[in-house]
Amino acid sequence: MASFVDRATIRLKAGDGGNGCVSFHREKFVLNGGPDGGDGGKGGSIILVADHNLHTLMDFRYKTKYQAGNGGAGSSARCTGKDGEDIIIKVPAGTVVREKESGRVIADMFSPGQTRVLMTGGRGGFGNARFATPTRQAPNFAKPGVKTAWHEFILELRTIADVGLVGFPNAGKSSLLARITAARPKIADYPFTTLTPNLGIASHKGSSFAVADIPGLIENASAGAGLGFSFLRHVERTRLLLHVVDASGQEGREPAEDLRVIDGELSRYGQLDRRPQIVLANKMDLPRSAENLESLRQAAGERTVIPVSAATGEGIETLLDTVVGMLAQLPEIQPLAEEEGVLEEHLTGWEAEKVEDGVFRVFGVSMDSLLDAVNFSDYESMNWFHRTLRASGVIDRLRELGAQEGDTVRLGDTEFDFID
Ligand SMILES: Nc1nc2c(ncn2[C@@H]2O[C@H](COP(=O)(O)OP(=O)(O)OP(=O)(O)O)[C@@H](O)[C@H]2O)c(=O)[nH]1
Ligand SMILES: [Mg+2]
Repeated sequence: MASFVDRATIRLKAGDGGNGCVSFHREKFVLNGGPDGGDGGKGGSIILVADHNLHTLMDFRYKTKYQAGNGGAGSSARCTGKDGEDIIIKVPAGTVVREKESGRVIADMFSPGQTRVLMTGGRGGFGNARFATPTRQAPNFAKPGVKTAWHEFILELRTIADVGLVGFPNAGKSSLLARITAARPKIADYPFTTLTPNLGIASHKGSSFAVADIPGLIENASAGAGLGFSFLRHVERTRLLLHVVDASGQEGREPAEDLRVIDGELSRYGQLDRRPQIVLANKMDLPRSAENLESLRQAAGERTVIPVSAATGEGIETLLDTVVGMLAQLPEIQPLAEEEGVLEEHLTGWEAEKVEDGVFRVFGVSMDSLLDAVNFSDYESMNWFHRTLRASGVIDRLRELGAQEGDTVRLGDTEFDFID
């Protein structure tokens, strides 16, 4: 049980592209063979898969760095280098992936079986065979492969279920889960028996729905009391909450007051109090429950109150009918919106400086890979290059440093005119 982990930070790197090769064909009796250097292989990608057998992010506590294989270098006789090996990382369904630096949602691994290429490997560089033209028969150069950078991501498990059970410790949440599903959670007569979320599937009259049971909440859970309220993350992606109250009022408790306290904690956790909700007056088999029912109904306001007993099964049929009926009316949960193209044209790790009057320099890892990726003899490619520089703030930064139309900008070995 101690092995539940629902947040992790990992570092990932796609494979570098292999370098292109400079080589000339050699054969007996053939004097000057043509260029035959092959292209570099593509770097391996990082691929995520949502696996329905996984329920925690435990694995990432032990292994936090993953690196896909680099592409091999090209070789003579136009041989392309070997592609780097992909890395496939399995995560539980419901894992949300955010880029650490920006906090942006890169992927929501919402449904079991879903795959997602998180980072693409670098392109291999062209070998010199590619650069032969009628006027340049012996190109003595090739292109390096695109080099990739390390990126940090935050993984966060946000369980997806139709129904979530919430309430005070000892109210009987786990007992109800055991009653309506095949799950066998720990149940005991002391608070905080449940320490990590439990999931089960309930089937009723041809419908089935997933139920999540979480640790109990207490007053000021939002301020960290008890186990705190971070477990509410695991009922955040549900369509309906079952608010379980111990109606018997054991140990001097007041059921209506219990209901109000949990309502307060739910509202403090990003408006979970607005989620459709059924109030379950549990433990109706106990003597004082019946007399507490009226005040509980009043405190529940417009919510439906269903008297039940996880112990005897009383009211469970009505509960299941009501849940199935309500779920049929409620919209499906939607995955989070993913922000597109974040890793493709979002250059970080560059700097710009003024070298002397009228001369500026831009450098850094991302500039190196940008230069490797652009083909300067291609109009489209040049356009993309300019767009990327602009989108990444390079042009603005140069202007800030005082660059004027026609000044020189150095990027790697190449010089450009500054065009605003
Ligand atoms: N008499 C009676 N006892 C019940 C009923 N439901 C649960 N209990 C008992 O209440 C105690 C607490 O039940 P749990 O299901 O562990 O309660 P929980 O809400 O999951 O508690 P936490 O996991 O601590 O939040 C256990 O001793 C159960 O046997 C019921 O309907 N009637
Ligand atoms: Mg429990």
